[in-house]
Amino acid sequence: MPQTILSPDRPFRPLDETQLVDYIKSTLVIRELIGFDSGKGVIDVKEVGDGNLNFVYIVAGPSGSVVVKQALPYIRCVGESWPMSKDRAYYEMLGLKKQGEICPGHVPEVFFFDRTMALIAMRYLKPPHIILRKGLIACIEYPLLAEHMSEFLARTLFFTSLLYNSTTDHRRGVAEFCGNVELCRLTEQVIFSDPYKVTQHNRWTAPHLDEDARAIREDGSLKLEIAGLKSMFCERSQALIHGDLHTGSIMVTVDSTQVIDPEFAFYGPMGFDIGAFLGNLMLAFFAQDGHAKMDADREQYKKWILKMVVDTWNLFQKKFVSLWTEHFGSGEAYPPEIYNDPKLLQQVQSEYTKDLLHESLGFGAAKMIRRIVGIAHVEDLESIADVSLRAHCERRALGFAVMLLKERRRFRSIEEVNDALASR
Ligand code: ADP
Ligand code: SR1
Ligand code: MG
Repeated sequence: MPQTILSPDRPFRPLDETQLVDYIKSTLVIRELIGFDSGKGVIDVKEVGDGNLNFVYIVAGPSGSVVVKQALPYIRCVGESWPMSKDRAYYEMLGLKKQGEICPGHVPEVFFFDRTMALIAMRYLKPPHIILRKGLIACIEYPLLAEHMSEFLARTLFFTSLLYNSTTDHRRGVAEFCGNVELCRLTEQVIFSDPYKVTQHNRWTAPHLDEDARAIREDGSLKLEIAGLKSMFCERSQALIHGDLHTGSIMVTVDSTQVIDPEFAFYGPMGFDIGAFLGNLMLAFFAQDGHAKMDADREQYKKWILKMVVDTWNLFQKKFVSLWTEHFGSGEAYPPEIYNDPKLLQQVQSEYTKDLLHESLGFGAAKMIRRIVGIAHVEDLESIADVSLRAHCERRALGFAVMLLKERRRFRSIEEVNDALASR
């Protein structure tokens, strides 16, 4: 556990760069991390937050740097008109800690947490680490990405599920995260409801996509599918999920992959995390034509993105099933007295992963749709300066996502999804 404090004597206050320097001067753990000895040296603070919700600072001292993240009681990209519990920082700390224990190579360590101030100090992921989404826009290949992300997904999902844990431990885990209500409600609203109705928060590239957005709001069979996924999101405590695993929550170099920002963590459906990653890769795929016109041809790079989709799922499936076989009997989901026949176990595993693929495709598609006609868009598409070209990319992505959400059960393998993408 990182050093965790409650500071009732110092009530919550939002910190700006100057106030953060004073806060650090009075906080021994952070002072030691950056080598600041009172009276000597300087503390340099820079706000770098480009996410939707919080404030993130790089804090540099005489002999080290850390990242300090503070949650304010509202959503940053909207403003004070949309209040949001600042206790999300607590769930982010808890998520980083749990996922870091299970997958230490792919999660930054938390050094310090102040619950009153909703403030986390964590490892600074130094350059050349960049946000994966930015790497995908810049056409950079990451040779270990699928290997690392499949490892992160297989380990964090398996080791927090009932396949590995006893009912007692599993329910304890569920209870630990069940207070993350406001962030779950936010997801319920912006992913599973808003894109399917008229609301002030929705936006899209207008007027180009006016008809496409209307068609989504009037598509009964699409609403039926999204209702099923929403119900699964709300009601299925399958494993501890990150809850916001898009390509902006991953920092990379060619040999390192780090998952940040699990403030939406709770016990939910595994496919929500897998789908978030795959759906965001698909968005990056559809955005490439918008960038190709600005620089070189991107056909090779599109193939690489599709390979990441295929490799991530296939490697995930292999690793997840092999963890399950290795630890068979440890969790209470499938008692060995009933499932000790290897052939039967294989059938169970194959059914489980088939359903998981379909659920992941459904959630991935839902996430693509919300990024085009909902409140929070993605830089992959937003950075395409030519509006008509952007609308063209968005329409293709939207068309694919709508098809995938409705027809996901007909795909028997990720290769078939790949073929459907490649033929678009
Ligand atoms: P939000 O919760 O607002 O989405 P993020 O956790 O996504 O915030 O962080 C916003 C940005 O801050 C990231 O895009 C990244 O550039 C930077 N950042 C966050 N955590 C770290 C870290 N541990 N090391 C380096 N940069 C980080
Ligand atoms: C107001 S919606 C903001 C979005 O940003 C976060 O990263 C989550 O994806 C959330 O849905
Ligand atoms: Mg973020």
